[in-house]
Amino acid sequence: MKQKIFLFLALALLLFIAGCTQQNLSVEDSISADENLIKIGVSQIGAESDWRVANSESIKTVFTEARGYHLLFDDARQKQENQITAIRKFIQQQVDYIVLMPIQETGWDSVLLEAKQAHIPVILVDRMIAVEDESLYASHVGSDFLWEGEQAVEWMRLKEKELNIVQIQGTQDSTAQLGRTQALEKAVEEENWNLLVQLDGDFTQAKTYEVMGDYLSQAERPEIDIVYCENDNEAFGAIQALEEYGYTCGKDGVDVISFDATRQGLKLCLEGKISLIVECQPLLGPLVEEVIQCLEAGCVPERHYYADEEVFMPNRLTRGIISRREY
Ligand code: GZL
Repeated sequence: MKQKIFLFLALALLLFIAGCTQQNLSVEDSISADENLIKIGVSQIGAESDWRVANSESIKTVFTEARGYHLLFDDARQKQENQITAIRKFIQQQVDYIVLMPIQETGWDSVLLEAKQAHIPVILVDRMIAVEDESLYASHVGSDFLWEGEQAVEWMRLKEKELNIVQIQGTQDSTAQLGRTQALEKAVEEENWNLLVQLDGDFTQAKTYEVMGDYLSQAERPEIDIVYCENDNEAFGAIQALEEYGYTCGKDGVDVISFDATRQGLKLCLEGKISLIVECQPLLGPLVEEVIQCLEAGCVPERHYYADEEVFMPNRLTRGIISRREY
């Protein structure tokens, strides 16, 4: 009997040691797996627009564990202070790279100096920042927003008339707002157009519907020729308000101009309600990966990587083109 108890205890001990070893292996494996993965902290602005949602999706699709990355993704819910908090957390977590979609151009010097002192390269995506020390970021991947605005005003010049314009601006101090506004204001000056009002739509449909409705509710108001919306979601809100006040949107009424070229925006363009959309490319994940792989290989990336973008008008669109779009 004693022999059987001894054998049972010996077997139990062996199983226990095997189990611990397996558990240690699995822990060691996960640590070694983490060590082999490139840790990336991403500070995203939020989800204010269809464009932003597509931009986030592009990042999450590229930076997966299967592709060699450990992604820490933070949604700042449209607040710079939340982005700054996220960056400090990434530094504590000793990520290998920080990817920042800056909500506005100013206010980054201090926190990016902390990242630099922690030897963590920062890659800017989408918008730019205004900093004294340009070494605070390794590279920028995004769009040339002044170019985008220039495409829109070139189309407006073709109308060859003194235009009355309502402008719906994007998030104040964001590079997208600054560039698209600069192009319009320059053309207004050169062409002697009338910029009736500049409203803040904050890149959202709801805010634009509200501010456009307030403007249209004013008793006395000049005729409107153009509503210059700084993204598609603003165009959706502006069209909703304009139609509620009896306006026709399109070539026989008010020309609505927009930026982004999301699938929904292009559908309204095909219908003729949006007269012109300048594309703004959100699918920037692959370009960001190109920068990170360049840094991993010890090379120096370009300072700026600009996405290829095009201009859409109703007569250049078909349902097929829209259905093949990725966002
Ligand atoms: C542009 C991006 C803008 C989009 C908006 O690159 O910053 O922010 O045009 C988004 O849709 O909200």
